[in-house]
Amino acid sequence: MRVGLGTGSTVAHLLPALAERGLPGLRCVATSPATEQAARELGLAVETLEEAGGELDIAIDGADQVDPRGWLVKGGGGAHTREKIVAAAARSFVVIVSAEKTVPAIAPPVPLELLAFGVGSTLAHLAPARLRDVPPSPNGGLIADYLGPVADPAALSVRLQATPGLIGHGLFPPEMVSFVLVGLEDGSVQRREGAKTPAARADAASGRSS
Ligand code: DER
Repeated sequence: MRVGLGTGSTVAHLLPALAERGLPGLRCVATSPATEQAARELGLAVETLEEAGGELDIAIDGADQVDPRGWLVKGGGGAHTREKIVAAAARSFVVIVSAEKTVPAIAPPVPLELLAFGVGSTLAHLAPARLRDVPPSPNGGLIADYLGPVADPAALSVRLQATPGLIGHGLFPPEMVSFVLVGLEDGSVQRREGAKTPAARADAASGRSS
């Protein structure tokens, strides 16, 4: 299988669990240099998305927020641009969170990645938004956060995506998510279904809406 590996503290638990299984033929695509290094140190085979043929069987990642409809916020660690590309390339995208990541409604901050060129102008269009005091991403982009209201994640997503200078944002729609596994405090796991089903993927590929 070709497996996309997310980034963050949740994925840091996933990697040794995956490596311990010693699965033959496992090919991994990492969403950050940190994940790539950790995966290689555990003996997992890591290749680029191109080397994997541009398509993955599954991708697994954490999230910062999950709302009841299945919208996610990701990018607390600034890796959301690559994470979204990998999630979109995967037939199945699985999200693992602990219970405190489940929220009644998505709230700011929403992570952003911005082109350095003209960043002041881009931030003014995205206001209220502010740069994070962190190094540029491995893509060369600047990490920032949108701090305004998020009443309608779909509408905000369209607005952010349409802003010149924006490389990527951390809102992930339910259509990108196959299911979310929520680790509860009593040790049990709740499964929440997403909207990325094989039928929905086939419809999206053929231009039909389901
Ligand atoms: O920064 C990111 O995009 C991470 O994947 C984030 O969404 C989850 O990180 P965590 O597992 O450290 O909470």
